[in-house]
Amino acid sequence: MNGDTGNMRNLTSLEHIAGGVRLPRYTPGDHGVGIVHLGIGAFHRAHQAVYTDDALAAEGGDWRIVGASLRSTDIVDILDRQNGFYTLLERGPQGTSARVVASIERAIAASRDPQALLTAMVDPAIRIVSMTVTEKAYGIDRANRAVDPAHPSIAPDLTSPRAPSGVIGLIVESLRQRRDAGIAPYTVLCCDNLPDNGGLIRAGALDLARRVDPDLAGWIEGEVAFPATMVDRITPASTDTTHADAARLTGCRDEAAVETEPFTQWVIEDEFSSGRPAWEAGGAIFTSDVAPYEHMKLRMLNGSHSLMAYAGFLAGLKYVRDAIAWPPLAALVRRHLTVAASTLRPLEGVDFADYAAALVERFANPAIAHETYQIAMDGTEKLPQRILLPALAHLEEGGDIRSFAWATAAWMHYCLGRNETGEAYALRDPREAEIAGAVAKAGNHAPAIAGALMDLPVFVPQALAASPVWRDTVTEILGDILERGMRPAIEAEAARIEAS
Ligand code: CS2
Repeated sequence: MNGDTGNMRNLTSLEHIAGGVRLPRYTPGDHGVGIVHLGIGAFHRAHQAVYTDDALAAEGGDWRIVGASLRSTDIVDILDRQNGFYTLLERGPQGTSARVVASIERAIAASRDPQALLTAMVDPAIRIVSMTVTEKAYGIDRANRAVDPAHPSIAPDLTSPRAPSGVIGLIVESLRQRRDAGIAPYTVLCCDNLPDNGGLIRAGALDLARRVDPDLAGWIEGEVAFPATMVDRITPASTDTTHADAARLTGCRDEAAVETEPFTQWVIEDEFSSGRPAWEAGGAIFTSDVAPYEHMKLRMLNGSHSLMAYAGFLAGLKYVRDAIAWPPLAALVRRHLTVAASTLRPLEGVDFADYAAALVERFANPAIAHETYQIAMDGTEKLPQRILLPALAHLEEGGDIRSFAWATAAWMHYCLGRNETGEAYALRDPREAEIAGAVAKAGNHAPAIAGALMDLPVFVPQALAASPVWRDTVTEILGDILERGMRPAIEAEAARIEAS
């Protein structure tokens, strides 16, 4: 915390907040809880919790949120100290605005008190269990749509299903207790950037249930809704600057403050078994088919993000705004957006060229400091849906896969764990050890590195890995990046795009 906030009061109530800050337009204490949310990181606080705040103001209802953190205890202690209140900073080119959000009623640290979380999930008042726990937390094998029995968040729950600690185990056990007590199930709402997120979590929950209690699997199959969602709001990790700006604008010290961009989008499959808040009040779109939105967002926004993350990080560009401000890398991003859009089926009411132009503007937001290194995290969990599956779709249509190969080769360079000035960095990938082992054997030889990473089990879709065009293109680009260095390689690629 900055020293100048030392004498300030903490943000514990809605009084004493400086003028000009938007306050909740409802009385928080008048509303009971209806949602348990797993994963109360910055993204949840900048996205779903804000839509819920809008819904409470518009239509009321008992829809406040019990927030749970599965691992960290810090955010839970901070939110509880602040009665769940926190500041949302929206940063745009025109300046920063502040709003206090009150939709979180209380928070639970599952690592400290696992029983409290289970009790909340079984509470009949809870009608939705939503989650943002990141791609790697589920332990579902996406190819087989089954749980991975060896995954650290699945293995313990298979052995002790009554005392779960993983997301899928918690869902299955709390649903079992609800069924046994005659309590209607809640709706499971996954808000992570996974393809067909609702269907995938449903498949994982059914598979785990089958292994521990086959009757329960039948009940879940028949009774529980798992709507799919597409979530979007660029939200960098909070920093000291976030906290200092929140304090300056609100006049209160707030360690749970988050900062985000003005843009926000939430597309939700309208399939809720026990009601839902009026999230449309915050602009949520309800539809019967989320997939086209999800493909657009994962392939265009997240795919370009990953390209900028690996290429930008190794080119010494700290933030996404720096990456998009450098014309050669911007040229690669623009090409990527066009190629990614060409893999999509048409979406009524959306012009992909307009969407791409809006993305470039969002990436360039000068007020958002989104680190390329933050986005580079967990590549093996992100690349399949962002880069590899659209690459395969494009290849099958006879398209040019070079842009996808470029992003993949940039990731491969990143996997070497050392930047071009020789400095080592942590990969921050759940398969970090496996990656390090694979590249260690490959030495500095592009074909060997590309081969080893391409052949990591359950990563590159088989039909793509088997394509000589794909393998050769990735290998050639990686060789070029290693030989020239990232910046000159990006410049050469931009010149090639220009010439084509
Ligand atoms: C980013 C996303 O960190 C990442 O991998 O690509 O978190 C991205 O900022 C969000 O999906 C935007 O909605």
